[in-house]
Amino acid sequence: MSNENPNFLTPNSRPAPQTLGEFLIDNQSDFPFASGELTRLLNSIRLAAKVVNHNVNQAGLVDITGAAQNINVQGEEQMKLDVFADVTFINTLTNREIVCGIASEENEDFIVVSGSDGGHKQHYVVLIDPLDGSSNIDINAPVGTIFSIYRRITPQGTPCKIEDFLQPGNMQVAAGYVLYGTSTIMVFTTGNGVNGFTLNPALGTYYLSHPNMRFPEKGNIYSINEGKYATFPQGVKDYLKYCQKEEGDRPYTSRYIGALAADFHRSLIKGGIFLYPQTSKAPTGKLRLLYECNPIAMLAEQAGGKASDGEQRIMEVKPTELHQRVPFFCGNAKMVEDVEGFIAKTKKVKAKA
Ligand code: P6P
Repeated sequence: MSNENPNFLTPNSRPAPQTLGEFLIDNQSDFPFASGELTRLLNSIRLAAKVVNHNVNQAGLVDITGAAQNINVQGEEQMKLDVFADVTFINTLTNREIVCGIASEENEDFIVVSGSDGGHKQHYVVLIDPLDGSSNIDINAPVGTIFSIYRRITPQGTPCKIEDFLQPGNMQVAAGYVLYGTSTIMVFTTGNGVNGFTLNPALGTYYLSHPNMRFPEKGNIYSINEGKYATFPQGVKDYLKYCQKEEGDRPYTSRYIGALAADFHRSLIKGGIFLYPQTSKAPTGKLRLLYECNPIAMLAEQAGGKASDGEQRIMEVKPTELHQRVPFFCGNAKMVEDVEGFIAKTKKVKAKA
C-alpha cells in the first residue's frame, strides 16, 4: 500500500502530495500581478470543475445525458451536460467577483460581469469551453473543460469590451483544462511550467500528481479524424502517409478520442501530435482559436512542444471574432515541424505550377 496515497496516511508516512490549494499559495508570487485575484480565479475553476465532475460521473444514472433539444451558437446540438457545465462555470465565476467578463463556447456573446458594487473592478477575463467533446458523454468516454485567462486591456472600472477577449494567445496569463476521464485531473500553467492535479473524489481534494509536465523527447502517436481524409489538404495527406510508412521509427500509432483535452493529454504524457486541419468542408478548420487552441497551445509550449495553424505559431494569430476557427497542429515540437514541412512543400509545388 503506497504511502503516496493520501487516503492511507499514517503518522509516520511521508506527507501527502501537495494539494492544489497549497500549490497556488506557495507559487502565488510567480503569478503575474500577484494580487491574489488570479489565485482566487483558479480556485473558482477548481470548485466548478468538482461540481461538473460530480454530474459527469453520474451521467448514466440521472437525467442529464442526451441532447438538450437546443442548437448552440456553433450550430452544434447541445447536450444537457453542456448546458449544466456552462451555467456552473458562469455562476461560479460571476458570484465570486473575480472576473470582469466571461466568453463561453455555449454563448454567442461575451458576458459582462460588473461585480456587487457595479464597479467592474476585476482585472481578468476568462474564455471557456465548459464541456469539450460532450458527444462522448453518452458513450462514457472522456470529456474536458478548457479555459484561457487574460488580463483586461480596457480601463478597470468600465464594462469589459470585445477587445479584452480578442487578444493573441501569447498574452494569456494562465490556461488549462480539466479532463474528466478514468480520473479527473486539472492541468494548468501560469507561464512557469505545466502541473497536473488529480482529484481524490473521496476527499474532494486535488493533489499534485504530475509535477512539471513535459513532452517526452520523441513522439510516435498521431491523432486525427481520418474519416475526413479525403477532405484534408494535400500536405496533411502526405504527412499521414509519412506516419504510416515502414521506415525508421515508423509506422506510428494512431489514436483518436474525439475530445481535444483527452487527445492532447495523451500526447503530453506519451508523446505525439494532434491534428485538426482545415478541410474542403471547413476551410478554416473546426477548433475554436480562443477557448480551445490558444489555451492548449500555451500548455504545449510551456511543456516544450509546439502549436501551429500549419504555417504560423497559433499564439501569434490575431483574433478577429470570438468564435473564430483555425486549423490546429499541436504536440511534440519535431512532429509539428514535420507536418509544417509537408504543408510548406505542397504550397511551393502549387506556387510553381
Ligand atoms: P470531430 C469536440 O466536439 C471537438 O471540439 C474537440 O474536442 C475534438 O477534438 C473535435 O471537436 C472532434 O471533432 O469532427 O472529429 O468529431
